[in-house]
Amino acid sequence: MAKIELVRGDITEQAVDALVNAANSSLLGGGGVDGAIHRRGGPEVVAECRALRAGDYQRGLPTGQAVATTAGRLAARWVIHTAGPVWSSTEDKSALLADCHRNSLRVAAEIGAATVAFPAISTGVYHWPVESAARIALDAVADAPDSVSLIRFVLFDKSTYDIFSTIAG
Ligand code: AR6
Repeated sequence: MAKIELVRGDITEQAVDALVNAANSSLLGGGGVDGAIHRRGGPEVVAECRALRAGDYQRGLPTGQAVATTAGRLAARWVIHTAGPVWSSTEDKSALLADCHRNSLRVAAEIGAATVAFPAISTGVYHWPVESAARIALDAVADAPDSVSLIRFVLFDKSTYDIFSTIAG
């Protein structure tokens, strides 16, 4: 069973096998975690993302799915890009947010990443309420593939860290 850790910090500084990127369907970068990963990972990351767009992902990465690239100049070996759902108060997209976590861990197992860091997917630009996102994320990673030994949530700000800690118990 994977160990679940919560830390406060910057995901780009984590020395784990794979970092999960809170990306978007374009795979071509953006702000928040995505911007930081592309900035610090360097041009190798976006080059592989462009290759994915030219190949199997010509219509982009569907929400809830995940795909791996190199981590370029980051300490991690891989970046697993996942496209979170945009929060909606009228439509329940919880299953898609859970899919992001499950599919990221499935990809981690496929590529041989045993240690994986997640940000609080969808809680920034995509406005998902943190308490709900924390419940969904922690629940979704509870049945990780056996080959994944460590799952570290890297929470950027104190309030997000505190809410994840409360939900984790
Ligand atoms: N390390 C860890 N967490 C971070 C970092 C960091 N370096 N930077 C921000 N956060 P967001 P989303 C936190 O907006 O809501 C992008 O433009 C942030 O405080 O990165 O899934 C993409 O291209 C928040 O708690 O991701 C997409 O278009 C959490 O990470 C869109 O934003 C997620 O915030 C995705 O939006």
